[in-house]
Amino acid sequence: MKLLLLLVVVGLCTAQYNPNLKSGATSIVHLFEWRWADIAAECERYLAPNGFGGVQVSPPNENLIITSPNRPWYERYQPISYKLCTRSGNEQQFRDMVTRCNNVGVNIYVDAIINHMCGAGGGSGTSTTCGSSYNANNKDFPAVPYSYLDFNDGKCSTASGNIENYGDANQVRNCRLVGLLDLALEKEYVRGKIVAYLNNLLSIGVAGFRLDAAKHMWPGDILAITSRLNNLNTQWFASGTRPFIFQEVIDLGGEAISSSQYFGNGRVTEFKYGAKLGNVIRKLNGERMAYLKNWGEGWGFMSNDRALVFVDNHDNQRGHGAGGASILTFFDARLYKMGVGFMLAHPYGVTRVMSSYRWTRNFVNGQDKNDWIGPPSNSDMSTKSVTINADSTCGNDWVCEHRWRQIKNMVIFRNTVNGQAFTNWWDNGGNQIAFGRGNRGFIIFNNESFNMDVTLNTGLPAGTYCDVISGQKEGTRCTGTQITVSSTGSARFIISSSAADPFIAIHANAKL
Ligand code: 5J7
Ligand code: CA
Repeated sequence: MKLLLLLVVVGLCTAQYNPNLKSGATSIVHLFEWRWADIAAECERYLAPNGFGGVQVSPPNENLIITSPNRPWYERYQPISYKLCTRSGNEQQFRDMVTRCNNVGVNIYVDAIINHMCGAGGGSGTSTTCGSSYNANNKDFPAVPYSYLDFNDGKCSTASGNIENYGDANQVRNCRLVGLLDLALEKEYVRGKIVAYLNNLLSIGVAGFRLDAAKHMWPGDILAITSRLNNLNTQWFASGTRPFIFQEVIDLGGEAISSSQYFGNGRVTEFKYGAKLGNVIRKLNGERMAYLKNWGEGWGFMSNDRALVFVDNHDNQRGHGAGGASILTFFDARLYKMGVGFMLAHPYGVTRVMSSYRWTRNFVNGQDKNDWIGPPSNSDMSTKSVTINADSTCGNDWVCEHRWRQIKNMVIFRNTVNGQAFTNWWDNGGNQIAFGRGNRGFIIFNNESFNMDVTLNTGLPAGTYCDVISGQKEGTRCTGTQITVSSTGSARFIISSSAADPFIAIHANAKL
C-alpha cells in the first residue's frame, strides 16, 4: 500500500514533464514537414537503431491551402478541422506511422495547433488539405464544427482585433495572433472539441504534444484541456502513463508573459538556450565558450526539469522569431555541429534535434525574402519523399541534420552518459573548453583561431577510445582519431583551429 502510494506520487511528479522515452533514449528529432510514410521508414531504418527516442511531427490536422505565396510551410499552422489529412499524408498513413514507430520504440509527438484556426482573411470554400468547407468571413468551420460563437473577438479590445502590444497579457491571449481566428478556450464546447482531437491521437498511440502558440493561451485553459487527456495507449506504454506536454512559449524576457506561468502544465521551450548558445559560438556580444561553465540555470534559464531545449527550430532557423541572427542553423554547418554537439553533451534539459529541408535564401536588408518557402515539392505541389543516398545522407533537398555523423554520434553520446554528473570542467579562459560526464564520456572544443594541444583529466577508465566526431568505432577499429586515456584518466588532445570539426568526443560505448 505504501509502495503503491509512493509510485502514485512519483508518477504525479514526473507525469507530463516526462517524454516517456524508451530503452535509454534521451533525445527527440523534429522531422519538419516530412511525410508520414517517410517517418515510418525512418523510425525503422535509422532512428531506432541510432538511439533516437522520438519524433516531433508537423501538424497532422487539416489546414488551409495557401497559394499566395505558393504553399508556404506556415499554412500548416492555419487549421480548418481536426481531420487527419495534410500534405504529410492521410489518416491511414498517420496510423501506420505511429504503429510502426511505436513498434520499434520511437515515440511520436504531435504539433498541436489549438489556439486558433485559419486567418480571418482566409476566405471561404473547400481549398483545404482534406476538402472540408469553411468560411473564415463568418468564422464557420463545419468539419469541427465551430461557429462564430466559438471565437474570442468580444474579449479583445484592440482596434484591429489583432495583438498590438505584447506588454498586455490580455491582448496576447484574447486577440488574434497576426489575424488568426482566436478560439475561445474558456468555453466548455471548444475545450471538448480539442480534448476529443487530442484523445483521438492518444488512442492511435502518440506519446505527447507540442502546444503551438502556448503564450497566446491562458495557462488555466491549457490545464483544463490537458487534465482531461487520456493516458497513453497501453499497447505500447505502461498503464497510467501521462502524455508528455511541451509548450511553445517564446520568452526572451521583457514581455508581459513569462515561461514560469506555464510550468504547472508541462515543459516549456527554452528559447534563451539557442539564442545565447548562438552568441557564444559565433563570439558575438563579447561571449566566449569559457562562460559556458555554469550553462543552464546559471545563465538565467528555467529549471532543468521544465526545459525543452534546441539549437534552432523551424521558425527561428528562418531568421523569424526568437534570437534573430545569432541562431545557428545547417547553413553554418561547422558552427552548427559544435552547437548541437555541446547541447547533446551537456546535461541540461530534454533535447530536440532539428531536421530541415534546404531552401535558397534571399536576403534583402537582412531579411530573408524566401522565409516562407515550403517543403521540397513535386510539380503538383505534393511533398517530395525523402530519398536516402548510398552514403546515408538524404536527397531531394532534405538536409537530415540528424543523419550527420557528428550529430547522430552525439545523440548516442547523450544516451551513453545519461544520469552522469557534469565533471572535469576545463577552459583556457577563452574559446577552448572541455568537460566530462562522470566516467562515461568526455568532450573538448577548440573554437579559437589557434591550435590546441592539451593533456586533461577525462575521468574515463584507461583505454583507447574512438573520437565520434572525426569518425566512429566500427568493429574493432576507429574510422577517425583515436584517443588514449592513461591509467590516471588523463589524455592528450590535439585540435587544429582549421580542423573540419574542431571538437572531439569520446565515450564508454566507443572504446576499443
Ligand atoms: C508567436 C509568438 O508568440 C512569438 O513570440 C513569435 O516570435 C512568433 C509567433 C507566431 O506564431 C505563430 C503560430 C502559428 O500557429 C501560426 C502563425 O502564423 C504564427 C505566427 O505568425 C507567429 O508570428 C510571426 O512571426 C513573428 C516573428 C512575427 O513577429 C509575427 O508578426 C508573425 O509574422 C507573420 O508571419 C507576418 O506578420 C505575416 O505577414 C505572415 O503571413 C506570417 C507567416 O506565418 C509565420 O511566419 C508563422 C510563424 C510561426 C511561428 C511559430 O513559432 C510557430 O510555432 C508556428 C508558426
Ligand atoms: Ca488566444
